[in-house]
Amino acid sequence: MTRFLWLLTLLGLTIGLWLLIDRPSTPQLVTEPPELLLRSGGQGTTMSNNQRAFSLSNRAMGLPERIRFAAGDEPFEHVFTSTDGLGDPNNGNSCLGCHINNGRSVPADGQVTAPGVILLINMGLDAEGQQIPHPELGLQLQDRGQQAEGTLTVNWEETSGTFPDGTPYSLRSPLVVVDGVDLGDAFTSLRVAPPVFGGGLLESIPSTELESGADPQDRNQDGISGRTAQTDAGIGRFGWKAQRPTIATFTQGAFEADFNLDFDLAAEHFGNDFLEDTAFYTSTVAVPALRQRTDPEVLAGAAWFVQVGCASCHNTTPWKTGENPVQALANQTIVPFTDLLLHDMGDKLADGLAQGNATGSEWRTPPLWGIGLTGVVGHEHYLHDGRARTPEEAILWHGGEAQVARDTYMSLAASDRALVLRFLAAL
Ligand code: HEC
Ligand code: HEC
Ligand SMILES: [Ca+2]
Ligand SMILES: [Ca+2]
Repeated sequence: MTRFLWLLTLLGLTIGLWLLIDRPSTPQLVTEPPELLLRSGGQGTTMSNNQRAFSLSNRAMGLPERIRFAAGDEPFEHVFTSTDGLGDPNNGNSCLGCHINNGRSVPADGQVTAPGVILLINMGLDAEGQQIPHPELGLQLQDRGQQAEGTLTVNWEETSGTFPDGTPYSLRSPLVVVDGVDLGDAFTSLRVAPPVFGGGLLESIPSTELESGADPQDRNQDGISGRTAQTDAGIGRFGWKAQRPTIATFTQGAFEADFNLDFDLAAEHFGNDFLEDTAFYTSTVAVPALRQRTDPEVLAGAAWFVQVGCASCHNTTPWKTGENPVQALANQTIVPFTDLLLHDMGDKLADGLAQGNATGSEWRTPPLWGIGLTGVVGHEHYLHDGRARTPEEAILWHGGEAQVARDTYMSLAASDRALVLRFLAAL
């Protein structure tokens, strides 16, 4: 009997020990932090960390360039009316009205009243890979003005889940309703405005550098198969699907599509160079510097960021910009935390709308520089349609090529997940 009790005790101890050792194992940090440059936006980086952090001129520019910057800032901030060229229908009457403090736009909740989101539309691609416009609506729903093409309503659906350690989370995804027009078989994509700074630097990364980072066939077999976006005028870098090659073409496109602008009327008001000046402005807004980059928690978070696989797309290695007529943009060492490549992000983020060679489930890796100031500058809404209310929600939406990184992040101990978020907050 005693022997039996002894055996029982031994068994109990063994099981106890086994349970102790074999608790669901969380990954351990084994990676060194990457070097974190203070001036991630090159010499012209700004130390501003307040509401104006995305609104200052590249600090390395001289006086003539700052004057031109100020000239371009004017149309960017101006509230257009029909007298200075605003068309009808449109999506808004001011660049700044969507790009709040040069940051993001507020996604709609319910019926759209304030400008902020844009609904892109197409009927698929033709044989040459060009988008086929909707017969009545073109490539974008202009939902504002007397002649609005339709009304846009965005409802949000909540879903919940738990981390492997049992921590609950909740995510929301948009349900878009367009009234007053028949969309037929059209593909649609809801987009919020991304921040407007640092663009001229991204534009100055040599195309060959971007090509050499691409791995469309995933030859190194790390599960990441980023590819360059192709446009008629070179590699695409801007927009959520990298659908445009330059900030200037995006700026022109915004005047055309968002304002439906009469360029002659606008030129009468602002002078003939207003388009070039605005493009100069949108290209030369300074990038904010990193904060607390020597804080041990930030460094540990950066190391986790690399170890988890985030840096496979959101590169932590510096780029060197090439030539640029604006000296402050040329030959700069920058860390935008993006490869500027298209990645398949899985079904949940897919919009089904192809643009250029980007498929309905591909998105450009967005730069993460300045992301920690998002709330300081305006409001927190992340991802292409603003569905994520926190950076962590953005991570949880990652799928496709980023599924492994997302799952690994989720398997971290809660305190280590907090370090990753701490790092993002310092960018
Ligand atoms: C109605 C809201 C709205 C208005 C008004 C607006 N934008 Fe945008 N902007 C957006 C959205 C949405 C995107 C992303 C579009 C996409 O990816 O398809 C964007 C993207 C951009 C980008 C590309 C940024 C990047 O890094 O990818 C630039 C530059 C830009 N806008 C400049 C302007 C300028 C200049 C004006 C004024 C002429 C303007 N925008 C007016 C909503 C707006
Ligand atoms: C396979 C490439 C890839 C990997 C790996 C990856 N991301 Fe992303 N990330 C993207 C793309 C593409 C988007 C934009 C998706 C969208 O808007 O639908 C994005 C968006 C984000 C955003 C929101 C950015 C914004 O401007 O709204 C954050 C924050 C982010 N990623 C952080 C991370 C973190 C942290 C990790 C590691 C856990 C990670 N990402 C791993 C490609 C990647
Ligand atoms: Ca239209
Ligand atoms: Ca690869």
